[in-house]
Amino acid sequence: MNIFALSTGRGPSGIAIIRLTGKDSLQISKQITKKNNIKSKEVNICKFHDPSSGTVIDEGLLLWSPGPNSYTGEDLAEFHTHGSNAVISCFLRVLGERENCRLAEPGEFTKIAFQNNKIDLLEAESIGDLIHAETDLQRQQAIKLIQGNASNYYNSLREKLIKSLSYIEAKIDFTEEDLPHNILKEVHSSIKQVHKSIKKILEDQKIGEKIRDGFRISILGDVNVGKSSLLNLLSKREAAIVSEQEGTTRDVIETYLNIDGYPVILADTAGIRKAKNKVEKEGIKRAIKKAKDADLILIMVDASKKTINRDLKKLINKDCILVFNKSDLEKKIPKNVFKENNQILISVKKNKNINNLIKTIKLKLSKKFMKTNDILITKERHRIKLEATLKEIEKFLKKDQKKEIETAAEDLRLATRHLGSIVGKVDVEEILGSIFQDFCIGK
Ligand SMILES: Nc1nc2c(ncn2[C@@H]2O[C@H](COP(=O)(O)OP(=O)(O)OP(=O)(O)O)[C@@H](O)[C@H]2O)c(=O)[nH]1
Ligand SMILES: [Mg+2]
Repeated sequence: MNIFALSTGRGPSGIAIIRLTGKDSLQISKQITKKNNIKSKEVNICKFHDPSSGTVIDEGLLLWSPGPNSYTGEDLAEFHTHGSNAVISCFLRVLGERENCRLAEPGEFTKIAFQNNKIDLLEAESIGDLIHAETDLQRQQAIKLIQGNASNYYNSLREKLIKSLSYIEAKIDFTEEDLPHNILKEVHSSIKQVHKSIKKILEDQKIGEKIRDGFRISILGDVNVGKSSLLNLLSKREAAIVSEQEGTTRDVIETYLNIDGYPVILADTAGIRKAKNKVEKEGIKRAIKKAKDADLILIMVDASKKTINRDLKKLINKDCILVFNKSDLEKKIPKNVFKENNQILISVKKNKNINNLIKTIKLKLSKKFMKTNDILITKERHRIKLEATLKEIEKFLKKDQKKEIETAAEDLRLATRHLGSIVGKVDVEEILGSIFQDFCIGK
């Protein structure tokens, strides 16, 4: 089967790229271009035809990459046409009318690349992440993973496990005399090293996942201090209702933001006060819960009120940023006991000092989370597999390797399998579907 898809976004645009991969793609390209001498490694300038009617669809370029040296590892044609909806629709219809030719499913080109060993599973996932990257931090993380840093590290750990496993299997199969006598000791210490390395990967404060999914920031504060106003200003839209009435916000309102390259999910919450109303009480409960789960809390205070409410004070820890709002009414930060905290005076109404707030948020997040350059986990799937690997290794380490050598070997076998499945060395089929379905069609 040959598959095709529009790889660029839907028009109208200057240029559209339509890809076709499969063993008949050269023959189909010849039919469409009426050229017999299609060249690889150079640009073919062509007229594209509808073979059924003989009419010209468009003029453009054809890039021809014969397999295995192509993105998919199969013969691959890339048609560069004009990007109008009419040209794209006509071209896709014509391709669909060719024999053994169908529209690709989302991510299918990358799936074929993976199946042909052009890339591993981790790299395939990162290509998906790069396509969906919205902030610079997400782009940087995805491109690092595409370049194989993480894959190499996982592969090196897996090789250590395989080597130890092969020693253990040799110990089971051969007599004592044929093997160095301290081999089990060596295996034990090598596996201990692997255990330590995986533990270290797991102690990453979930930074890779946070960069992928967004840092969670909660705005917490007394009623009427301007929490919803701040959310609206930062998200550049009227996401939350703003009013001079106290207790306006009840539900948690979240918006996704790009704060200077940092992906953030910002939550506006109900104002903290002694509420009598049942609905407001529930809102306050949710506000506190949200703040507890957050990566960073912005404690918002009305600078002109001069005091911080008692219930709120209890929720302040040294990681919070204190944001004093309404500097148009009060020019100084009121005296307070929270000396260790970052404190910023802003005015949402007058758009004053907001850049400083953004800078502080960035600094705080980077201080708390960006301690390592080597991000190895970007998805829950990786974490689950690493935890499973660790569990098997721990079982192995607890065993008496002389008396229980056969079951100890099985522990290592399972550990190797779990670790291998991160880069896609085993058990691949079950995870393939879930990974590639998030892609766009044409990639
Ligand atoms: N003077 C002044 N007023 C502001 C400023 N920011 C917000 N306000 C006003 O303060 C009032 C309350 O703003 P909101 O954003 O609704 O406050 P909130 O903290 O979300 O209030 P609740 O949802 O009730 O907890 C509105 O009338 C805003 O226009 C500011 O910087 N200066
Ligand atoms: Mg509000």
